[in-house]
Amino acid sequence: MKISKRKLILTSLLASLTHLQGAETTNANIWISGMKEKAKLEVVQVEPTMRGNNSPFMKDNSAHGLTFQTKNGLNTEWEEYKFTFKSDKDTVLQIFLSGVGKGKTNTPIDVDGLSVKNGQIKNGDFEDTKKNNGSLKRWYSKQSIDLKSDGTAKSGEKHVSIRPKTSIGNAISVKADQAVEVSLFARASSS
Ligand SMILES: [Ca+2]
Repeated sequence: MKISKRKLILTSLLASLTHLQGAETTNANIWISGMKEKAKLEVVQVEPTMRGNNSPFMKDNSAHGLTFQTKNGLNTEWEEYKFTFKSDKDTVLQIFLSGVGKGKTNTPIDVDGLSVKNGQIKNGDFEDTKKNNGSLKRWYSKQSIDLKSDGTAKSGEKHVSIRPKTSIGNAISVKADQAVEVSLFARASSS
């Protein structure tokens, strides 16, 4: 009786450890840059499932960049993530999406339905490929962009899959001192 109880505790402890590790494997990273026009950016609000701050890697220019990251690892089901920021001037900012893996993970992240309130992004739903040889309009990357239409999109018919160590970029137009809300759906890719 004693042994089985101990075993049970050990098993559940191991299970929760494994769960924690699993949960921390892949997160979504969103970098917003106002470097081009030296816009000063500020975090207004982040949901508890995310963290957000001025981008430390930009060092002396960190006032011109914001990094938002999901905290608890992406699920294989779509989940919505939201954050709010502001710029000190009317401008066009760059937004970059990527995945961050911890440990040995090599999971791509899927993103869909990116929308912006109090600002503007074009083709945030990853649907528009017209007159662009089947490639996504507005989005750019140093690598080719994996556009999927496998029937599992969160909205519309298409979503993107972002491989580890790659990122995709677009532009967001914003107005000075307006709280801009960005929301997107993300999941850990299962393919
Ligand atoms: Ca879509």
